[in-house]
Amino acid sequence: MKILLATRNRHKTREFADLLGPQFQVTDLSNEHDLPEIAETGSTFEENAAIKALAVSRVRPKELVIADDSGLEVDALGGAPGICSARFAGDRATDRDNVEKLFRELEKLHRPRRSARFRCVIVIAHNGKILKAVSGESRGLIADSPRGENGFGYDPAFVAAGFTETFAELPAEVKNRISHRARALEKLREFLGG
Ligand code: ITT
Repeated sequence: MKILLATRNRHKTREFADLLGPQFQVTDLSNEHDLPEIAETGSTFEENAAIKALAVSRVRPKELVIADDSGLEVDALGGAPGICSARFAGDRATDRDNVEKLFRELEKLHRPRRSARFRCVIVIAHNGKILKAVSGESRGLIADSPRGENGFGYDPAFVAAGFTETFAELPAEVKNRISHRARALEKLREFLGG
């Protein structure tokens, strides 16, 4: 089965390809140069995932389109960076910039609570219509300092409940068993028939 991922984040594409397995042929927007930039104007992960899925499905109506909107919610920061995770340190922020800003913000607080969660909402669309929306989360703590080289985004900052390693220290197979994305996709499995 073919899936078009409404993302330009190649790390997400890698994880979807691994999670879905070889019976799915996964492509993303990295070679779609004629598609306009999609403005993520929603105020929730759900809204932004729907915006991305519908924008791509309208111009590729025959394809099965999947969009992922995700991010990290840190309790001591009132749920930030949340839906602003990709742009936390500014519009052109790198993953490293965002992680550094996260630790700077926590350092400003006196003994901050370190509880946090990754959230992921996945929306699947076809012919300009939403077929299903699912969500998943992974709870844990923000590490004392960034650790590890694997993964992407805030992975060096996040230690899942029951682990001592950050997501960036775990092998991809382990992250893919317990991640917010894996849990959301698990709920989509029946629909995808895989
Ligand atoms: P697309 O919108 O093109 O899919 P994006 O990277 O902008 O790509 P989002 O708007 O959903 O995606 O922002 C998600 C951000 O949250 C992402 O940039 C990461 O920094 C972070 N994030 C999401 N999932 C993550 C994960 O599994 N590990 C680490 N960070 C993650």
